[in-house]
Amino acid sequence: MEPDIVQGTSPRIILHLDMDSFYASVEMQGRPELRGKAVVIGADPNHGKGRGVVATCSYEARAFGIRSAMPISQAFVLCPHAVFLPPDFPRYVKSSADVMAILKAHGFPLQQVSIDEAFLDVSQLGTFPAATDLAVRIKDTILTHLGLTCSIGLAPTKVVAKIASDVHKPGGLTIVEPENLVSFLAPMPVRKIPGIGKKSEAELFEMGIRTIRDLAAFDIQVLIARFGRSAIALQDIAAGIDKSEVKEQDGVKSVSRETTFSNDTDDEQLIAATMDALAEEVCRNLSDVSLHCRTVTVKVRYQGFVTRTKARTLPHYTGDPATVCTCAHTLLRDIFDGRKIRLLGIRLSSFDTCDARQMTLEV
Ligand code: DCP
Ligand code: MG
Repeated sequence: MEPDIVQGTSPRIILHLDMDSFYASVEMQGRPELRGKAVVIGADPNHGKGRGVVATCSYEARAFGIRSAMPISQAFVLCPHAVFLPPDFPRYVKSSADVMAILKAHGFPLQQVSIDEAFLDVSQLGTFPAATDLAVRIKDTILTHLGLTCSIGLAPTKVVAKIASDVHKPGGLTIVEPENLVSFLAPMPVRKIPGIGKKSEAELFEMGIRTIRDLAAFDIQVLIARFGRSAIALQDIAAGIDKSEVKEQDGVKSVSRETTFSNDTDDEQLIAATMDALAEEVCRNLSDVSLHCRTVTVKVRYQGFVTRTKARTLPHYTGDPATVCTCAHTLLRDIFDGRKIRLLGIRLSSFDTCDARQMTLEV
């Protein structure tokens, strides 16, 4: 299949930027004593008995095998002398807004997709060398003004730009020109395609599909029988075809807060008090970024990792902790079945301004 890289007369040029070890880099900025150190942002390790997870860590900490979402207790075992810091959420929101302002200043369509990543459609620049100059300038500006490093991918499609930005992290700039699109993708493991997680990867492996080349060449009817109609888009992506556009203000919009109990609990008073604290905290996060929300979602993870969530959309926008608390308790009553709870969380979404980012914080 020929890659569909030409839209109209000239290829699109999409820039994807992702900040390097974002929360950790923000913490290290302005604290030279942390430079070059293993820094882990997340729950309190409590001398190896802590129960939350790692949000992120510096590249020095990654050399010890520490990764995002790993239990903090495991991180402590891997590197007990690391500097463990609790997340400072409002600070990351501010830094994120500063990064996005630098991107926006160039006047191209911008789509923020998480707290630390965004797409820019820079097709108007006309050539990859011109886009490369812009990418270098953006990296310089972010480093000079914010003291932070990022990685950038430039490609004719969003999916490939995103894959490219990850290739030479940290500090990378990876350019995939139209003629190199297929050869860039072909040898990569299928897991590199955004949306292919552990489960799909295992299913594809079972079918003998390991690389993106394997996926592009596989019998589409067999793929459809296994994965449904979504297999068509998947195989298109493997062949370098991706018409998705940079949609301005289409970022994920939620603020959340969750906590892991130090011991699994069915103590209703403790659970209710924890819910109050989480609701208050998340409302504070909301007011830090001057937002009001309409949708409240409560998450309960029981012993054994069975997770239940329930959401409710309020008739009016609110930032009022009491209103959010009441709603959260109603939802909690609906999903709490008396079993012991491991983790409790709350998420606020449906904001009245589009100036929002996805932010999750586990403490
Ligand atoms: N994050 C989190 N929990 C996760 C993953 C990420 O809290 N499981 C937060 C912390 C990260 C930020 O989101 O700093 C951005 O996520 P990335 O996946 O981009 O990770 P980093 O920016 O930390 O590292 P990288 O250099 O790999 O992009
Ligand atoms: Mg990042």
